[in-house]
Amino acid sequence: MIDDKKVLFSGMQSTGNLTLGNYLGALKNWVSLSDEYECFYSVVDMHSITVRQDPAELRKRARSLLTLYIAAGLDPKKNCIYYQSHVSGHAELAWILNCFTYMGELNRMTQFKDKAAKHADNINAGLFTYPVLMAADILLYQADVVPVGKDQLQHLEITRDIAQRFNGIYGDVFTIPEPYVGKSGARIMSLQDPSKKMSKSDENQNASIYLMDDPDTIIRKFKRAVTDSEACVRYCEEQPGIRNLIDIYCACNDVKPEDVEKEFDGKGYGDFKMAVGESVVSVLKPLQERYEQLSKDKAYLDSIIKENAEKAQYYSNKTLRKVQKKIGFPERIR
Ligand code: ATP
Ligand code: LTN
Repeated sequence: MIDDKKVLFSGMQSTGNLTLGNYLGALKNWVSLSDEYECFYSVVDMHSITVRQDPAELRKRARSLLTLYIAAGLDPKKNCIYYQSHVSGHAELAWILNCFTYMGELNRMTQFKDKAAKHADNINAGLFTYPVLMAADILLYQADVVPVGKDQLQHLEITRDIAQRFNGIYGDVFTIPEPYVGKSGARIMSLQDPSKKMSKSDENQNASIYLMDDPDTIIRKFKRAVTDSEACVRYCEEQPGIRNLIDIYCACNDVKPEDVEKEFDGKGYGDFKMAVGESVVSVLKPLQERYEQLSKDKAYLDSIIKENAEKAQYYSNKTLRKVQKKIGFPERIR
């Protein structure tokens, strides 16, 4: 608890350009939760280097992601928006938690298996212990709730296991976090292969809608989206492509699949695809405008970055000192 409010933590990696999946599955929920909780939203640049990055590009993307958090509607005076690499406690706690995590547990992580297969030439130890750094992020702020897309639930489970194990040995040190998965948009699929999630690292540009795509590009990508041959707008397992488009439409317009089926009853795929595209354009337009505006204001962004890093450092140090004391590290002499 901070000032009688429960704590929320979440983060995104600064790899690639954000997609509609990132927005509907994560960012949009973050904004809706930000009044109720004391929130920490990190740009997890330390996680990003588990895959090789170009330094200039990484720096640019991290700043762009931080700007997007604000453009999406998170008020940086109320929410702590900061770079993970600016707060030393993440790496320090991650090391400690590494010593409370089993190889067998990490071996079961599906994200590790996927990424290892994708980057077979660079299966580094950081990629393997990625979930431990994520556990450190969350536990460092004693987070009660962690909004994520469904793909991250396994990482939340291991975080809870590590925290419970630690608490079992040393007493109630960590708050046990609960995942929060939004009702719609939890898993947006690729527009070119609806069996795969929409991902910012997809090589096929037509598979993902990027938050910065212009209206024509968005409409074109939806027109080309892979669907099936049933030719009716129905929400079912057998029509994964259409189901995904319905999910997107629902998340953009705050409606339910039944409503969409009714609205498009008797209409073809063409009309429906166009309507989905237009809904996405109208959701993204204001976000893009705010982003452009904010990007020009260097002094403002710099002041946010500095203030919030100090705030995050303050709260994370409280937990870190407690943990260090519990495990028996020598006291600091002041
Ligand atoms: P990468 O392709 O680099 O692995 P990603 O697009 O999967 O990236 P992450 O940085 O791993 O994105 O995820 C950021 C947040 O967005 C997480 O909370 C994740 O659950 C959510 N998210 C990512 N992709 C989707 C998706 N397709 N649908 C819903 N939520 C998603
Ligand atoms: N692993 C997450 C990003 C992430 C995160 C976190 C999410 C890193 N640390 C802490 C929530 C809480 C991902 O790939 N989306």
